[in-house]
Amino acid sequence: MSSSSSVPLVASLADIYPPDALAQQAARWDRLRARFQSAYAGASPTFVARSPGRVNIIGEHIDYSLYAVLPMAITADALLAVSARPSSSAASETTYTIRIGNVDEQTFPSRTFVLEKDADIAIDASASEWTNYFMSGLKGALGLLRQKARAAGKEEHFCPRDLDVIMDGTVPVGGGLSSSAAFVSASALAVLTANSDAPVDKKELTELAIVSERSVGVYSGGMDQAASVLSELGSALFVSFSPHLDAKPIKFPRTDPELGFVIAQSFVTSTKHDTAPTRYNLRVVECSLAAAYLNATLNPPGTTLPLDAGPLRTSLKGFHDVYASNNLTGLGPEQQLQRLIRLTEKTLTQEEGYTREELAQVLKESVAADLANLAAEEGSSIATSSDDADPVANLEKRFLSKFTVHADRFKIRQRALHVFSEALRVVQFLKLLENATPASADVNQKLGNLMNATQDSCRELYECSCPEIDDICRIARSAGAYGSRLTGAGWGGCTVHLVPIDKMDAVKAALEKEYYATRHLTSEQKAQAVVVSRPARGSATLVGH
Ligand code: NG1
Ligand code: MG
Repeated sequence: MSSSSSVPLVASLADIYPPDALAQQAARWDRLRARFQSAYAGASPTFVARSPGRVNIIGEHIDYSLYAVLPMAITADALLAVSARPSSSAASETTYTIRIGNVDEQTFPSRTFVLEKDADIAIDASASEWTNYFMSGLKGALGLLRQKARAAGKEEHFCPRDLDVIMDGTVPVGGGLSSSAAFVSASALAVLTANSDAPVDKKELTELAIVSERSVGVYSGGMDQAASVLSELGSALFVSFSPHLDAKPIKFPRTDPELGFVIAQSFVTSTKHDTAPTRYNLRVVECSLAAAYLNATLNPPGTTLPLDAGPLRTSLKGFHDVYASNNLTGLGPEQQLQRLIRLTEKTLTQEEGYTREELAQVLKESVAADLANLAAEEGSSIATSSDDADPVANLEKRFLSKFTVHADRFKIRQRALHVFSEALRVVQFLKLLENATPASADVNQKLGNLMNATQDSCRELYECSCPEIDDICRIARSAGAYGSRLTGAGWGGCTVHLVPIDKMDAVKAALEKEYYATRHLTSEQKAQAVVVSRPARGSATLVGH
């Protein structure tokens, strides 16, 4: 884990933003404060919790399979201005109150929540309600604080404080830059800061933000929250999840010509909340099914495998478990992944996908064993229910009941091939970055080629691109980008391009002429369409500004 382990407390905007962003940010922070004062009878916030969005450079849709990824934080962020009213510790006090508003009142109406001190926080994941993201951070943060109070034998004194909050977000919603993780991480940070004097541990915050975001109904991986919380100014972040969450800052080498990242919006919105059953959550399920299928076929019965302890780990065997019984553990990561690609090609032969019945046939024993284990762990009797004998019902219970997904066939071959080849590209990308001093002339193109291969794999194997994204990538490459691809979950949203500084203007002009000019965009959209991005810093709390 990188240098300091607590979320920094900073005193000035210059500690957060690069110099050329300061004037604009100062005006924005003034508006935030003014809105806070008008909402809460002239009071000032006592602190502002900030967490940024991110762009993912390489490693798409592999974080939830516990493979390492390389994102970087961006300047756009979620801010929560907060004042915590001293909690009334009177024993009769059984509730606490959260008032929350947004700088954009029209789109995000103000809410007041009066919550029971000891009750679990209920979040209706089926509702498209903006405060759900705050509530999920609140739930996670209070859960952690309560757990700590319990460990210290002080649980009965634990009473959450009343909070007044105003939020301002500049990460575009549904745009692939992770507005949700920025909001959830900033919310959890705000609640921890308001309710405890202890410094907020970065790793605890990251892990709790990962878990919290799931209460909004998305089976999210951990990349976004890690990038949002742990990034350091000027560096991308190599995030690994196995055997446990770890992150190290990675500087891009100085190459000739110098490189920059261009982020270009497609203005095709794919809101995860609405599309998860056929897109994001379905992919997560397909990966679990692919891993289970490979394990069931390749691992001899009775093999006991060491379980990874990653944040996403369940008792289910994952891709990493294929290693142990296929003599892969002694190989280096590149060879392991190459072997896994070959094993997958041989084992998962059905291009057209697999039906529930076909999967259940192969998985029936491992699923039954898994359900029995779970039942034993939870002390419940799921495994002995009446449909215990029905392999399809068991399969559904194990893989398809946690989050709703809709599919008749599961394309586990393609999804597994994407995961292994993408994990391999991350390893190769990192190796190029680490060995690139002194910069060799062709390093830039090699990095770009890996990004282009990611885009091909996302389009063909993972089916998470869309025609507009494909167009943007084509246009940018022919104007001089070394590499162009979707970033984030895909199906719309944002693209990222590796561009030599001397081609920046040409790439921007080509996108403007060949893509944006053909769409009906507002002037605000036009202004936000393309940004040159540099690695920004992760979460921080600003006090006394
Ligand atoms: P977006 O849709 O950009 O927030 C999502 C996931 C990531 C990762 C990427 C795909 C959440 C919060 N984030 O990113 O964990 O899986 O898709 O690489 O669900
Ligand atoms: Mg998101």
